[in-house]
Amino acid sequence: MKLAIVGVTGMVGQEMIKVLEEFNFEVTELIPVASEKSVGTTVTFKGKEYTCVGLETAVSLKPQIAIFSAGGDVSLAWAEKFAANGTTVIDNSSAWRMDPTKKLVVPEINAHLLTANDKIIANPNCSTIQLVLTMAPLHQKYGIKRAVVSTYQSITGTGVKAVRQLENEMAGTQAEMVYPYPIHKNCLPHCDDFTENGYTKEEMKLTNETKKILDESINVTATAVRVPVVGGHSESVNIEFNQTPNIAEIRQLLHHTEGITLKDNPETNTYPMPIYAAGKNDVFVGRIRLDESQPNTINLWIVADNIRKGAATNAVQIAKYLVEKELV
Ligand code: 11C
Repeated sequence: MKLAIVGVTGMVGQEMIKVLEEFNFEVTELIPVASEKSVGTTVTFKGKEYTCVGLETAVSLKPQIAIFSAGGDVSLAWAEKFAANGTTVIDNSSAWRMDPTKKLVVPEINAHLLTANDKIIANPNCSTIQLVLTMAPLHQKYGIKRAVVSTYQSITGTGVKAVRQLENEMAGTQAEMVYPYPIHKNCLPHCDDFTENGYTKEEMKLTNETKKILDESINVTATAVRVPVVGGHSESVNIEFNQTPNIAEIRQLLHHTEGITLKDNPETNTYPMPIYAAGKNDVFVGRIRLDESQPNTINLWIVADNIRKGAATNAVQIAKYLVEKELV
C-alpha cells in the first residue's frame, strides 16, 4: 500500500501518522506531502524517516490512497488531479462534502455504500461525526424528527495558531490573535465564518451533513461555541423522536454501538469530558435523560477528540475499509 498524507505537518496530519501506527496499517511506502516551505523536511513513521515532497511529485508517484488535510483550497485544486491518476482521495476538508456526486462517510454508518468508483471520498466535519455516530442507532430505533445542538468546541479545531493564542493569553504574553476576541477565560458563540442566514458555517455543517449522512428528513438546529479547551468537542443535544423513547433501551443501544463508549452514571459523577476523550478514538456519550418539558424527547451529552474521531481516525478507518474490501 502506497499511501500519501497531504498536509502531513499539520495537527491532523501528525495525528494521522499516530493513528496509522496504532492501527498497524500496512504501508509499504508513505508519501508525506507538505507545502513548499516544508518540502525536504522529514517525518518518522514506524521508526523510519520519510522526506516530504510537494503535490506535483506526489501525484506522479501514484499512491493508491491519498488522505488530504491541508484545507479546502488545496483539496479543490489537487484532489481531482490525484483521482485522475488513479489515486483514491479521502478528503478531510469541507470542499467536497455537499457535492452530490461524492459520498460523505462515517465508516460505522455508511462505509458499505463505497465502491471502487469512489475516487474522492469526503470525511465529515468533526462536530458532525460525533453527533451522527450517536444519532444513527437512535434514528433506526425511534426515528429522529429534530435535534437541537449546542457545541463546546476545542480550540484545536481552529489549528495550532489558536492553541498558541490561548497559551500566550494564559502566560500574559503578546498573542497573535486568531479569534476576534481573547479565548482565555472566555467563550465565543462563533466557529467558522458567519453566513447570510445568521448561522455560522460550522452550524450549517451540522444541519446539512447530518441530513446527507443519516436522513434528509432530520432537522438539526445548532449553536456552535468555541471554548478555551483542548482535547475534544462537547455537544449538548436535545433529540425529539417520532416514537416514545426508553432510556434504558437507549443506554443498551449506545453501549452496543461500534465506536461509542457509554459513560453515564450520575451516582458516581460519571460523564464524558474532553480531558477524558483526548487521544482516544471513540465517541463518549452520557447524561442521557428524558426531556420532561415535551413528549418523545431526550437530552444527552457527547464528547470526542475532534482531531481523532473527528478527523484523523475517521479518515484512517475509511482507508482501512477500502483496503479490506479491496476497493483500491
Ligand atoms: C472547528 N470543526 O472545530 C472545525 C474544524 O470543516 O473540516 C474543521 C473544519 C472542517 O473549528
